[in-house]
Amino acid sequence: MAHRWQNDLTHKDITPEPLFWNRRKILAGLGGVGLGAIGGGMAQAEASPLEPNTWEEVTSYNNYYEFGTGKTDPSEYAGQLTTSPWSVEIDGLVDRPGSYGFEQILSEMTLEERIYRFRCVEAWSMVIPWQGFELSDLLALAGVQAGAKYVAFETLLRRDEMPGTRYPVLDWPYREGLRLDEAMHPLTIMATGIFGKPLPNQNGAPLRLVVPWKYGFKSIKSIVKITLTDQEPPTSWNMANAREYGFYSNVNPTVDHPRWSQATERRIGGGLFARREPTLMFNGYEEEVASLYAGMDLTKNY
Ligand SMILES: Nc1nc2c(c(=O)[nH]1)N[C@H]1C(S)=C(S)[C@@H](COP(=O)(O)O)O[C@H]1N2
Ligand SMILES: [Mo]
Repeated sequence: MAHRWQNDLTHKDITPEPLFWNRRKILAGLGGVGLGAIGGGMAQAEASPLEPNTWEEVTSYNNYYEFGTGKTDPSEYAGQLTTSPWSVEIDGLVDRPGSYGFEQILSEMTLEERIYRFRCVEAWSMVIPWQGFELSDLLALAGVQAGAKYVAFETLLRRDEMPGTRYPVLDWPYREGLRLDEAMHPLTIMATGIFGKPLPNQNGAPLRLVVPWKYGFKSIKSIVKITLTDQEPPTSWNMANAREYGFYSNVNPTVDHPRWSQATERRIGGGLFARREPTLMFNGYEEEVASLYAGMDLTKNY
């Protein structure tokens, strides 16, 4: 077994990490220095720590339309999905195209834990402790060629295990895409676990994308195919409704969805009287990713 996660981690063991900070940065930037020793810029971050949601919240309120469109459908029906053996086909503009087994991938990657804010386009949010590796490390395994400009992703389509695919809600298989620079950004991870445990099926087992500065639907689950291409790839939600769902789908409180405001969000699990919170530009990761979109009109490239 190549798994490097700790299976005995519980919610209590997970230290809430300040906004904008992930473990790699803490390790790289701080060495042995305690968090209390950091001045200035940390003060504001410390005031708004990313306190994770509970296991129960993260695994029972989901979107995974292959199992139905209701929030509890995935936890109810995704258990029947066979996730082992699993392999990912990597093709297109790569030096080493082919089928990469999940265990083989894990054995080549260094798993890290990162706690990220996760914001759905429907204006709810959660904070989730993920385990995974950087997508760029996986792409390096396959060897990205110079002409590649985009990365396309596809979810498994196995109709007999996915009751929701009987309905034409989306054009199956579920498809997503990123521009290559977005895919190579260190915040973009392939997640293989939550809370120190392997991903539950409803969260996209055995491996799914997490792009923390984008709306949740970009974070495609149960990936079986990755294609490097020079064309912007078609994506499921954009095909379903291009006016409502653009290719970029960056979290942006100043650009409303045609049918609702994107300015605030409701934190799942916040309780009956929880206030809606203001949504942050790029979901709070503006400092890290704004430069990717320099000069772009984000009202047009939504
Ligand atoms: N294959 C697939 N991936 C998917 C979806 C889906 O329906 N099918 N839903 C997306 C949406 S809309 C959201 S908000 C997130 C939800 O992830 P979570 O259930 O782990 O919180 O998964 C995304 N990835
Ligand atoms: Mo979503």
